[in-house]
Amino acid sequence: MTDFFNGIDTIKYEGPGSTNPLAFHHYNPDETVMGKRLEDHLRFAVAYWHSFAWEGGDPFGGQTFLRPWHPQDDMGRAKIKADAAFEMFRILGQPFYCFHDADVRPEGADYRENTDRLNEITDYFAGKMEDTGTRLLWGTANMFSHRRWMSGASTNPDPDVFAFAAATVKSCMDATQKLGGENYVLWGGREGYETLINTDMKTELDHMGRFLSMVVEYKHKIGFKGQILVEPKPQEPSKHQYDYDAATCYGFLQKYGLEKEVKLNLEQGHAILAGHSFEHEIATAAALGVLGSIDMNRNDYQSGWDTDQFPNNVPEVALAYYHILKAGGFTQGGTNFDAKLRRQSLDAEDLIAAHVGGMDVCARGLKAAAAMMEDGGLEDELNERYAGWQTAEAKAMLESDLGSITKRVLDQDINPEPRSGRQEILENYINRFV
Ligand code: XUL
Ligand code: CO
Repeated sequence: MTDFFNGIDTIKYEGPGSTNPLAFHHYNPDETVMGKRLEDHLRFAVAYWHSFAWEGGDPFGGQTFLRPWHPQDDMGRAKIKADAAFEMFRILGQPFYCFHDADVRPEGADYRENTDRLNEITDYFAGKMEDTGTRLLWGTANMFSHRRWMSGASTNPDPDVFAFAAATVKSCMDATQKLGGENYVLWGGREGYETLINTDMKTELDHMGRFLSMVVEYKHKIGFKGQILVEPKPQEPSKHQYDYDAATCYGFLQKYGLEKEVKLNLEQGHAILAGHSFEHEIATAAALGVLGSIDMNRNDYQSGWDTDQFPNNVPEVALAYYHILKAGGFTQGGTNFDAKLRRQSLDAEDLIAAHVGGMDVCARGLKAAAAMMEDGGLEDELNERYAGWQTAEAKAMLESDLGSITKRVLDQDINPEPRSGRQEILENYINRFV
């Protein structure tokens, strides 16, 4: 037990009229939306790294948070951290959490000690998961913080680093499977480069492709039922990240024959850094058949770096969930809050309030998206806009060739007249729901 959250009660749904800052105003887990409980639509997860491992540092200053589990270099304190984490999961009642190996155990002297510590702490988690009912959405390996990863993990010029990375992912997949994880995530970390002057890009890409194939082979070998997910991000920490965005990742998966085995974990902030909207990334992944899960957060639109703020923009979140619902909703994926407090938000109460607010914003967004789906206005407009393609003549054209099409244009004197795209009318329509 821990007294870190002392006095903070379990968060309850009190409805939009409540003024209690530590209550849900929009997230009622049992509310039925499109025939499914809200909790089962959203599948919220807390990210261990931001909420419990990050100490409040930024490029100009170190730790601002003082937690009972600091310094994070001791297994005893790793358990105090776990006690606090699972106490927060009980208070919030969200169904899932996610972690990296380095979030949950102190760094050991070598691979063997890292793995022993990971196994010990994840055994400790297993008991706590049983007590609280919290499940694991995904596990992952941190292959970017320690100095050994400075030039990449699977893309490192040093084969010993590739070996250490392979062994590390194996131990993290084993731990994820032991805890019943529903997905395993690989974010590129430092799989990218600073300058081409010292980088053999083709070799690095081939190594990354082979590494991911080994992950898939190992998944099948151990009978892991979760999805393998890759998380796109265009920049930071490397100047050029290989997993730039959803489309780039898909091209990479296809080149290495992995597009049927691996899906994507898309993050709002990463979409913004790539010059896209979040719904663009979701719709791209859905169109390519690789939509897996999301990291929900909010990127500052001016900063140019990854600010990982909690979401607070309902119209934006609504469009993201609209495309998720359109793609059939989450199966094994979910909504992971890859979001952190601002470094001045020191209190345990800040941590709870951040998640309560984020869950409420997502609930409002999802309910707005579901209302738009049920109303069908956007879908009707799409059907109308593309209606010409329903004719036999238009369909036949796709089986035809340039010469035959040209003949038809001449014979029938085809001379198209442009039609309005009705964007403002549709924006006004969306405004009725958000
Ligand atoms: C980094 C990021 C990671 C991944 C997991 O920007 O999003 O936290 O989600 O490694
Ligand atoms: Co992320």
